[in-house]
Amino acid sequence: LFAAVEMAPRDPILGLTEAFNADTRQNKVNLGVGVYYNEEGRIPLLRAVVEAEKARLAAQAPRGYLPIEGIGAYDAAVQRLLFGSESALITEGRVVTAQALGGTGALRVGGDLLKRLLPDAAVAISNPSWENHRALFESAGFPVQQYRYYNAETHGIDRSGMLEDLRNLPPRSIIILHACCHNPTGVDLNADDWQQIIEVLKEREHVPFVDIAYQGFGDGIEQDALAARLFAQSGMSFLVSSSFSKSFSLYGERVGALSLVTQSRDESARVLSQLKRVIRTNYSNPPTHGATIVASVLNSTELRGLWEAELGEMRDRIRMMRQAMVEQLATKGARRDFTFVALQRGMFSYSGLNVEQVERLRVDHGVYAISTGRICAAALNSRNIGHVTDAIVQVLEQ
Ligand code: PLP
Ligand code: TYF
Repeated sequence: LFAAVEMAPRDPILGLTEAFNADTRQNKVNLGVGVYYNEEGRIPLLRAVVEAEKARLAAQAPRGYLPIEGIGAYDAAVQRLLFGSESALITEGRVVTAQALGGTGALRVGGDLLKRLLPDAAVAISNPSWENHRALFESAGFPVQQYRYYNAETHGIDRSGMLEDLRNLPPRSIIILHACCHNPTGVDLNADDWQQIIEVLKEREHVPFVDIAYQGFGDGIEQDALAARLFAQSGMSFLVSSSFSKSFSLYGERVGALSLVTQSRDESARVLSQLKRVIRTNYSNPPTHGATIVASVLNSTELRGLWEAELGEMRDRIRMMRQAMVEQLATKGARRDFTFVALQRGMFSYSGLNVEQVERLRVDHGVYAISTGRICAAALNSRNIGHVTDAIVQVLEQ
């Protein structure tokens, strides 16, 4: 049975962490994986989470099976976070939400549902995109194409290329869009871009699938929901995958959600029944802990305030690190202008370093980045940033 099984390639991002862990150098820095580390270089446990966990432990709640679509209070809180507490979509019963195993689980369940609804559709992801987008939708049985997105020369968006590619895709294609804090580039669309994209998507009857994994890391919780809100106004049917891995620093608890926006309450009921079928045959029903914690925080005025403050601290610290990186690289005489790094949003930065330079960073300096030049600015702190900027200056001189 297993004799002829070949080695599968490693996940390029998670594989890098394995190599980092095996590195014995004291001053090594992992700028590879997209995880937020605090100033002490540790993954924080948020105070809001600790408080909610204490209350949960004290309640000694039984651990029965959850409904297939997860915790109702959690699903409702996710909808308010995406569409606003006053959203007409919600009161009209046009949003169906199911708790999912992280943002990844939401994308996969969404992909499986879409395969039943649109078996012959193509999926389009941004060029570049999170590696797993392609893999997930190919696994769900779709051909995956790319639409132009990033312009390496301007460190900005290829606006006309993007719109042209979206226009040229076969009608009713599934378009994966990063709501904010684009992974891997850190370059986001503005309100005007979104409106133009929505026009093209409507015209071509494409199906938007909005991936929001970094809500609160860009400009703020409400501001980062802009894309979801604009799609809500558009009158289209669409999907949203939410992840709370980063915004609650609950990576290992696998807390996410899939939301589907329909045209009516009646449509919602039918769509939910099909979504439940997909979930049932995947993992039956979701786990209790993470979503209970997130729901308690979002549904308590006090804990929500605490969470917003802590998320704000993470956002501000990343901005400070971006700024410090730009300043240090300039002061140290880097042979390149890095001011664009401070303009990017969220955890990631497309540094513009090439494969060889990334290799030199790792081999000569113990600084780990993705071969595409992506670095995680959220892994910088005041102790390691000097070493990182020294290393970048040096590899640029080789
Ligand atoms: N979508 C994007 C764009 C991501 O960067 C990530 C990162 O992990 C995810 C989805 C998946 O999140 P999760 O860890 O919650 O599965
Ligand atoms: O892009 C990242 O680094 C994060 C973490 O298969 C991640 O999104 C990376 C790869 C992967 C799952 C999560």
